[in-house]
Amino acid sequence: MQMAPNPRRVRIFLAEKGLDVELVEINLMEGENLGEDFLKINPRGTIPTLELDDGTYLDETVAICRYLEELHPQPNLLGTDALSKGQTEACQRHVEFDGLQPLLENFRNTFPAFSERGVPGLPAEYKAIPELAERGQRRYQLFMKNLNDRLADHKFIAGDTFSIADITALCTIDFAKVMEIELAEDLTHARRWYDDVSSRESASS
Ligand SMILES: N[C@@H](CCC(=O)N[C@@H](CS)C(=O)NCC(=O)O)C(=O)O
Repeated sequence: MQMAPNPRRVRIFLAEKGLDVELVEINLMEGENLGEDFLKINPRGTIPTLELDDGTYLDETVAICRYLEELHPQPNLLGTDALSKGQTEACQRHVEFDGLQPLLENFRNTFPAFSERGVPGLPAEYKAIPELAERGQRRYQLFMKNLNDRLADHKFIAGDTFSIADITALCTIDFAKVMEIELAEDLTHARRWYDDVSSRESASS
């Protein structure tokens, strides 16, 4: 399993929908995403990027998921009616902005290979800022506490059904593990939820 969280979010989304899409691996460590060939595909130099049959490219994880959901609404992962769509989007944003981003801020500003690549994609000339790493870590801990509280009375993050918010959170927590940040023992509701979503077949994507 490749752990870069954003491409994995799309792979899990695809697996949940039962969609078979050709996957092309881009080596971020070697800067393949910043090379001429990939920049022709996505000038921002970020993954995931989806290529359609007519040669159109679509980037941004959530945009790709939204496109897929429009074409393949079942099983539904973005909400079914006005309210559940709004709630799912809000939860997804909370996880992304309060959890994944701070965690990645921590990662980008501590991982030695990215000491000159503090921001994903282009331009690739931002030096790491240690204070951002420290702030990211503190924000991530707060996010996990809030997530645990929410899961005390919600089966899944956005409500009764599995959604994109759960996918983002699973990829976040698994990436934290790669960074040797373990799910704290006392976050029992988050643990119950994590064990549940991790046992889904899609989680191995
Ligand atoms: N907001 C973008 C973020 C994409 C992103 O940052 N992807 C990372 C991989 S998880 C990347 O492309 N990194 C490129 C790099 O490290 O230069 C999305 O959700 O697609």
